Amino acid sequence: MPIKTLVGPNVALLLKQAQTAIGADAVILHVRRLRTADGIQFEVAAADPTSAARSDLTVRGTPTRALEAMAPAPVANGPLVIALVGPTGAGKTTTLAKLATHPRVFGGWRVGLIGLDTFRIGAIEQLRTYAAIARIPCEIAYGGDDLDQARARLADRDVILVDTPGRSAGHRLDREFAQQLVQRLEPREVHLVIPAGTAPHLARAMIRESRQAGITHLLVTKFDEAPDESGVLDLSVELGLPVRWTTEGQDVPFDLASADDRIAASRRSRQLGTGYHEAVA
Ligand SMILES: Nc1nc2c(ncn2[C@@H]2O[C@H](COP(=O)(O)OP(=O)(O)O)[C@@H](O)[C@H]2O)c(=O)[nH]1
Ligand SMILES: [Mg+2]
Repeated sequence: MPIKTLVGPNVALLLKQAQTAIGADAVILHVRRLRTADGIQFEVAAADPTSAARSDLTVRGTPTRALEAMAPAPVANGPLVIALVGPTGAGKTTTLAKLATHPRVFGGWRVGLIGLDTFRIGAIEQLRTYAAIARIPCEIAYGGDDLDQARARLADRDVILVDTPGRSAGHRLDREFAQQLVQRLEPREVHLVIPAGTAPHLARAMIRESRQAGITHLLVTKFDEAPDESGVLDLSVELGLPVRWTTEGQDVPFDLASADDRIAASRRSRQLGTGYHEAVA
């Protein structure tokens, strides 16, 4: 069956319709937000598993060549834990959903999600919706005990992606609490998520502050809004923080690119110096 595309205001309803049309094992290829004359609508594209595998990512022309190469190596004992931290609105939850569902990132891995953003209204729903779409388990933790239980329930996963609250300056205690929860999960990687258009002095301050939270990578988002900005990538080289992934739009999961793809695009649009590759893990 070819790909079925449904449009409407209610994602949950669209998913049900997709399952009715295709069957219970319908694979969701993308969920996209559309601005229409009737307001915000959603587009869900779905296919049966065979067509979905064949359609691959040709639905969109997004360069994905290097994404697989940018997936981390699996760990031998226990799930690989990757947390995304960073300012509110940077794109953490959206990027997490892209990573969880993009077939070229963790395709074939058993993925689980843990949400620690219990502070912001709607944050849990946002994460749960993405998890429901992708049919992957999602745990929400409010404190240390919850977290241990959540971690235990996801023990059979190959990778656990951890969503965290923003770092609003006025809520230092909340932030520290969330940092402690992240550390309790002993993440292999902690990616600081920063929009590409962030002024370099602000990005530098965020990085300095987040070093205490044990960040291992930068993840640069929203390149569609600042296609010519390379300031945050420059910082990654200067400060020795590798970049594995970048994002370039709101569409889950397709607006995700490997750092290599982004750097190649930046080099084409502006004659950039060398050095990013050393920072790219
Ligand atoms: N233009 C653009 N918007 C994005 C991108 N990634 C996320 N967003 C949007 O940024 C807003 C905040 O994203 P969200 O994931 O909730 O941020 P969080 O607070 O860090 O979890 C949402 O409207 C997203 O759709 C991107 O790469 N480009
Ligand atoms: Mg969020």
